[in-house]
Amino acid sequence: MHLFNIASFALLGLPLVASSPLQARDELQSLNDQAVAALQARCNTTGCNISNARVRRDWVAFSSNEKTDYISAMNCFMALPSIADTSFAPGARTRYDDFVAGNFLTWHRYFLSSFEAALAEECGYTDTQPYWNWLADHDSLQESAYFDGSNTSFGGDGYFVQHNGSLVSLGKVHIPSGTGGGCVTSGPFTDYVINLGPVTPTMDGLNASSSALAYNPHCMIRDLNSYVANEWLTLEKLLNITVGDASGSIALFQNELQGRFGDGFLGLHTAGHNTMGGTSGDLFASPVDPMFWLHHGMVDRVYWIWQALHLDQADTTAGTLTINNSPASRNTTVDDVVDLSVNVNAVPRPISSLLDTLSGDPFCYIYL
Ligand SMILES: *[C@@H]1O[C@H](CO)[C@@H](O)[C@H](O)[C@H]1NC(C)=O
Ligand SMILES: *[C@@H]1O[C@H](CO)[C@@H](O)[C@H](O)[C@H]1NC(C)=O
Ligand SMILES: *[C@@H]1O[C@H](CO)[C@@H](O)[C@H](O)[C@H]1NC(C)=O
Ligand SMILES: *[C@@H]1O[C@H](CO)[C@@H](O)[C@H](O)[C@H]1NC(C)=O
Ligand SMILES: *[C@@H]1O[C@H](CO)[C@@H](O)[C@H](O)[C@H]1NC(C)=O
Ligand SMILES: *[C@@H]1O[C@H](CO)[C@@H](O)[C@H](O)[C@H]1NC(C)=O
Ligand SMILES: *[C@@H]1O[C@H](CO)[C@@H](O)[C@H](O)[C@H]1NC(C)=O
Ligand SMILES: [Cu+2]
Repeated sequence: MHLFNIASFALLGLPLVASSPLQARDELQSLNDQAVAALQARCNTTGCNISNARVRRDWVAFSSNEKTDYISAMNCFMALPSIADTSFAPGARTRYDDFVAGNFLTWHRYFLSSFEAALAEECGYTDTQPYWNWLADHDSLQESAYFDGSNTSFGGDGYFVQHNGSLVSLGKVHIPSGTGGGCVTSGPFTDYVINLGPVTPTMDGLNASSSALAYNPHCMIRDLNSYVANEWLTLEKLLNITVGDASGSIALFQNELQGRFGDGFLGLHTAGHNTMGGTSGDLFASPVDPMFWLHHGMVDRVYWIWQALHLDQADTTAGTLTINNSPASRNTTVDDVVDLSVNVNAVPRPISSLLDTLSGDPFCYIYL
């Protein structure tokens, strides 16, 4: 049995880990505009610059044809045999575990770009990686362009399964059940069989697989959750990390974005996973849901905005080499190497080369 490529991505050392909606979107767009303006001054007539950089956009801004191109490439990629299955030794995981915490931001930046490149190289996708706007559709997730179940969405909600919600943030936060809980039954990924995981499921009723690498075919589960979106995916929290109290250093920004788990504070990153719930609520196995890439597109967009608005700190890092610094480890440095391993056509690179999306090597992109 071949593992799907997307499942190989999935287990590649994942981290363990009051305004109107329209106004919220405008304020976020204004931050994005400020980020672009801050980067205007940087010119390079022979290489990457803000005028020739590739532009990543909201899924909502894609035309139907563009959406179909992305979804077709995703389906193509899911059908490719894994290039990693023979070397998928259980022990290999720990090698990555050392990286994902401290390098959360640059690790995911590189992971996402490698995925974008793989869709291009292996499935002929020519456009850029879309993102999910967290501030949109809180009370109508099921009707949104991302989750409306049409063939240009990432599938609808799961069918309804009675359950008692999810325990997240080290068990400190209880999230009431959403509107789904079962398999996704509409949209382009209904026949999609997930071979690996669950690894660390948070939803009541979901059981972890016997081991992270065991063959355990199951469907993709969603439990769309407006409560989490309204409570945690807010403009207030987004402003806090980009221009507010938590924007003053990379350490504050990163913690507040990821979540202060000991404080029972989800953070926008964790909240996004739990707004989708089910398979996506399982941080280790979440890349098997195609929305993972749009969610992390938004994580990277917010990081890019923070960097552009804090250019004097854009090349700093925070955190240690281990999740929640457990076991205790040294601080990350920009010389530490991000290694995405054999699964991805990506060479190991120092963090220092992954900080600037306009360096030209390897990145040349912005967000709009
Ligand atoms: C960006 O690069 C293009 C060539 O690709 C060049 O024509 C343009 O002047 C450059 N702009 C800036 C602001 O450096
Ligand atoms: C301009 O781009 C070229 C090609 O990517 C690169 O070698 C050079 O370092 C860049 N210059 C600046 C000032 O960033
Ligand atoms: C999606 O549905 C529309 C209308 O039914 C159809 O024209 C289009 O070809 C479908 N796209 C895909 C990718 O199936
Ligand atoms: C939910 O919790 C209630 C009370 O603790 C319990 O009676 C019920 O069986 C639980 N339901 C599920 C699906 O676990
Ligand atoms: C999880 O395990 C419990 C206890 O063995 C079982 O009753 C339940 O059906 C399992 N849930 C799923 C989704 O397989
Ligand atoms: C903003 O971030 C700071 C620093 O982490 C935190 O103490 C505060 O509670 C946050 N404010 C909001 C509204 O989330
Ligand atoms: C590690 O980082 C923390 C927080 O940024 C800082 O307080 C501490 O001094 C650093 N430790 C070392 C050994 O540099
Ligand atoms: Cu994530």
